[in-house]
Amino acid sequence: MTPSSVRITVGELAVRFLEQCGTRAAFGVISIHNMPILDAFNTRQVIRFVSARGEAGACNMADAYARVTGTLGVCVTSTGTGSGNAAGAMVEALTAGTPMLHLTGQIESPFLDRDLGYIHEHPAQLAMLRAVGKEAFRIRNPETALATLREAVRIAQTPPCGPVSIEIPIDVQKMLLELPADLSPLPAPRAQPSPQALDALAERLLQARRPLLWLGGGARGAAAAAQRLVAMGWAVVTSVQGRGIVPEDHPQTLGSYNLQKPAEDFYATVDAMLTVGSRLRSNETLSYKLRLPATRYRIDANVLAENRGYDSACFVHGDAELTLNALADRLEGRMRIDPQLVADVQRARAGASALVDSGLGAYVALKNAVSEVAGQDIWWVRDITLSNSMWGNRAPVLNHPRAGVHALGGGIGQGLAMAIGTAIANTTHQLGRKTVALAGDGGFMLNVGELACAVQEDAHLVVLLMNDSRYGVIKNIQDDIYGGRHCYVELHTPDFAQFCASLKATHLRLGAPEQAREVLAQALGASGPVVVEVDMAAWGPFVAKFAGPILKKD
Ligand SMILES: Cc1ncc(C[n+]2csc(CCOP(=O)(O)OP(=O)(O)O)c2C)c(N)n1
Repeated sequence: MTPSSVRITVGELAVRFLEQCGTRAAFGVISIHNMPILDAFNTRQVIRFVSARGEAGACNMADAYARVTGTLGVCVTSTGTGSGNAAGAMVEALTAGTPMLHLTGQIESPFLDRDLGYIHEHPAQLAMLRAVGKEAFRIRNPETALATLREAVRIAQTPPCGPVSIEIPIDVQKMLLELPADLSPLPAPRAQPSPQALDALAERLLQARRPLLWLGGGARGAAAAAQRLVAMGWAVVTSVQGRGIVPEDHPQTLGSYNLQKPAEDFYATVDAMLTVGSRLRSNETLSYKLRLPATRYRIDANVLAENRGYDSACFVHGDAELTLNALADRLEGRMRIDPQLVADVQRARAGASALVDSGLGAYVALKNAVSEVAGQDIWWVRDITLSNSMWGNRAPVLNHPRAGVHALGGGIGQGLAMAIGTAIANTTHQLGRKTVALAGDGGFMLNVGELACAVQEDAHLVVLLMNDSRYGVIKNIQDDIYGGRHCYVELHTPDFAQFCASLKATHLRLGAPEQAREVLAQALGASGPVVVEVDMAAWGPFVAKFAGPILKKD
C-alpha cells in the first residue's frame, strides 16, 4: 500500500463502480446483509437510493428505470427471504430482457454452505438467482470483486439483455481493498451480422413489393435504422414491447394492433415479413396460430431465435441496429414498393382499432381521454388488468421506443412499483414526460405498500385504478370455461379515498365517463403520486368479455 492510497470496502467499490456505469438511481430495502453497500450510497451521495417497501417492488422499480432510460437498472436486496421476495420481479425482468444488476447479501463466509441453519442463510440462493435471471455470481474476496462486478454488468447489458445477480457475503462486503485506479465497466459486445448473410437477405428483400417490418423489444435501440426502411415505404407492425420504435401515429404502421382480424387479413397481402428482435410470443400471435405472411425473414441478437415460434426462410444473427443499418445500405434506392401499401396499412389499422373500441363500451371515453389530455409525451405503465388487455396494450399512441412499460410475463401487482421506477428515472435523467399507469384493484393491492414509497420519494405519477372490487379477468374465465362457478375472485377492497388520505397521496374519484377528461387533467396537474379511482360499478361493464389470452381454434 502506498502512503497516498485510499482503502475502501467492497460495498463502496460496488457503489463507485455503478457510478462509472452511469447509474443515477438504485432501489432496494436496507438490511444487515447489505449495509456496507447502502452506507456507501449514502456517504457518497452520487446515486439516489430509493427505499422500497419490499424487494419485489424494488426490483420492479429498477426494471422500469432500466427500460425507460435504456441504462442499467440496479436493485439491492437482503439475503434469503429478501432476495427470494425479488424472485418474481426478476422473472419479469428476464422475460422483458432488462439489463439489471441485482446485488444481494449472504451470511458470513466462514459459516456459508455448511448447513448450520445460520440465521438468514439461504443455502441455495445462488441456484435460485441463476434460475430467475440471466446469470448469478458470488464475490468471495476483495481481490475478485471488481472483475465480478464488471463481468456481471457486461452480461446484463449484452443482448439479449437480462438481470444478473451477485451475492456478496456480509463479511466480504466489509473487507477493505485499495481503491482501483480504473473502475470503468467493460463494453457490451454487439453481434456483428455477417456480410454474406446480409447480402442473401437483401437479395430476397429486393424481390418484395409489399414488405412488412415486425419490430420487437430487441429493436428498441434501432429506431433510426428502422426509420430508414420506413422511408423506403415499408409497412410496420410491432409487438407490445416494441411499441413506439416507429411513432405510432406514422401512417405506415399498424402500431401494436398486430393480431386483430384486419391485421391478419393485411398480412395475407404482404410478400415479405422481416421480424427484428421479437420472439413472436404466444400472446402476440394467438399462441402461434396467427397467420403471419407466408414469406418470413428474421434478425435477432440471439442466435437461438432462428425458427423459434415461426420458421423463417432466412435468418441473420446480429444486433438489431447494426443489422438494419447494414441492410438499409444494401436496399436504399433499390426497392420498388407497391404505392398502395400505405393505404392498406391505414385501412387495417382503422379496422383493428375500431374492433378494439367496439368491445369497450363506456371505457372508450377513458381510452380517448388519456390520449387527448395526457398527449403523447407520457410513460405508459401497465399492470395486468382487463383494461390493459382490452386497450392499454394498443393505445394511447406512443411516440417513443421506451414509452411503454408493462408486465410481459403476465404477473399482476408490478405496475405501481414500475410506475415509481419510471417516475424516478424521469427525474434523475430529466426526461420531461408524465408517468401514467393503469392497474386493477387486485393487482394494486398486491404491492400496495409501495404507495408509501411513492409519497416519500415524491414520485410524480398518476395511477388509473380500475376498481371492480374483484379479479375481473379470472371471473370472466370462470364464466367461460368453469361453468360460471365463481370462487376466490370477489375482493374485500379498502376505501381508497381514506387509504390514500392516510398516506397523503392524492385521490380522485372518476365516477362517470363524462368526467374523464376533467379528472385526468386535474390528476396530471397535481404533484406527487395521484390515484384516480375509476369506479367500475358506476361505469358499468365492458361490452366484450375478455377471458384471458385469445386462443385460436384452427
Ligand atoms: C403474480 C400473479 N398472481 C396471480 C395471477 C393470476 N391473475 C391474473 S389476472 C388476475 C386478476 C387481476 O385482478 P385486477 O388487478 O383487479 O384486474 P381485473 O382483472 O379486475 O381487471 C389474477 C389474480 C397473476 N397473473 N399473477
